[in-house]
Amino acid sequence: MIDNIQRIREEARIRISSIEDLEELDRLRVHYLGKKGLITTILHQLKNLEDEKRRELGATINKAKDELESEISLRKNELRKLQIERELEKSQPIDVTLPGSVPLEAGSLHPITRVTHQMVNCLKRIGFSVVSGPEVELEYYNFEALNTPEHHPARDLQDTFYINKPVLLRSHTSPVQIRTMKSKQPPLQVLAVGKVYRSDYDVTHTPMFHQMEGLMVDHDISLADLKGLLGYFIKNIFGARPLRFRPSYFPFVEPGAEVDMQCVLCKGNGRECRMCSSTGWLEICGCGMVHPNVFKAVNYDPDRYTGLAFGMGIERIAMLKYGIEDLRSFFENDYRMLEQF
Ligand code: 2NM
Repeated sequence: MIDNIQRIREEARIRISSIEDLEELDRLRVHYLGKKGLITTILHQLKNLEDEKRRELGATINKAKDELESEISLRKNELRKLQIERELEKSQPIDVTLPGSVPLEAGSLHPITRVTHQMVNCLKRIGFSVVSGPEVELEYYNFEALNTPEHHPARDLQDTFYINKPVLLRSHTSPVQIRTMKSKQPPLQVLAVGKVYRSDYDVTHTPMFHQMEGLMVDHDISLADLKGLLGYFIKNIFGARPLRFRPSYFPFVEPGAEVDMQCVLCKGNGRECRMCSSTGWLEICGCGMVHPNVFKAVNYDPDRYTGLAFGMGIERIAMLKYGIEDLRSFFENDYRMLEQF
């Protein structure tokens, strides 16, 4: 019986190595190792033998079976590889440098980016240039230098994202103006544009939004310059509309004001208007004359220089311009919304 097994083993080894076809190899596997295969049949016959003989032969046959299995699977891998190589030889080589057959869809600018460009370009035409600074700021640049005292509500943990006091996420772009004034002497005409962060979330507030702030410092800049400049700006963005300057408080300016524009939807009559909450007016921006304490913080002489400053939320301008009702839709990245721009 041992001789018989050795013979089967030898014969199988030779046949496996000379086979050139995967299907043929599988037929060979069934011939030896299938349910009614030669090896399987011999294994079944063992149960008629006595214990000792069975153990001895069983070990030999099982070893032969394992070896055959691994020889077959090795050959199978070799043949698969050969098959792939033959197919590759038959086919045309691929030119990976050819242009694709499906045209690429052109993307479009995010509405916030579009409005930002428009606002910045409008002000570049009258001499402003864009400055930038870090989004992770120090309390000093974000509050202290801006005449914002320790106990001002804006400094509260509830309103500002602190990383680790005194490090925080800037809550407005004004710290960029402070950094600019500290490194440059007047005359100065700059725009600080970018992301700002506040701990707020509802229909009209998101924890991150965009701001644009302007600053102009020189000898005898006046409130008249501020009014003229914002009139020009709003005319450029929304078209000619009546404006009003309403006194308001910002720690870093004196006097300070908010600028309202007559409502574009109800034309100022205010009857049941959802856009202006029936007031007839839309808040556009905050502004004022730079506070002497701010100039002192950046080593400008408040007796020699005056400055105008204004700031606005870019999302709000974009909502009014395009009639977008929910601020959150800017950040949901829904193509049905974005494709319209
Ligand atoms: C606003 C409103 C009023 C402002 C002031 C300054 C600085 F740095 F010059 F003091 N930058 N921006 C300012 C003034 C910003 O945003 C609503």
